[in-house]
Amino acid sequence: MKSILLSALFLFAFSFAGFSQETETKAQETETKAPEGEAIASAETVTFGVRGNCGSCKRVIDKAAMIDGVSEADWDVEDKAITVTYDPAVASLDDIHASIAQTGYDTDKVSAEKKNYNKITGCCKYNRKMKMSRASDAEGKVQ
Ligand SMILES: [Cu+2]
Repeated sequence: MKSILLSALFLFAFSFAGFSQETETKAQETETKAPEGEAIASAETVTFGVRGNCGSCKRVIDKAAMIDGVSEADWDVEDKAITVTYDPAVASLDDIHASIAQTGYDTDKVSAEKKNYNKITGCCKYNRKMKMSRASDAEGKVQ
């Protein structure tokens, strides 16, 4: 009798644990699926030129580009260009350019104000005549 009770208790505990796990995964699925579908429907991806020198510049540039409505930002040190994925209903391209320029980095649309450029220190102080968007250039990567 004792063993029957024990096994019944065990079974109950086991099935309860399984049940709660199942509901947890279901909740997670619906959570991640809904916004993803929305993003695909309205997202736009563009690439534009941004000046900079290195990985430290990249961290600043990528972070600056991630304003509300931007889901992805990836600056390429070789190409001197950034690729951003954003929702045009939330973020404007002009605002993304402005946000990057605010940190002292020139974009092909907005030049950084001198006072902001002057805040950049060390090896990150890039040449302001540097060519941007090099990958899209017909001649390839030029210095
Ligand atoms: Cu740098």
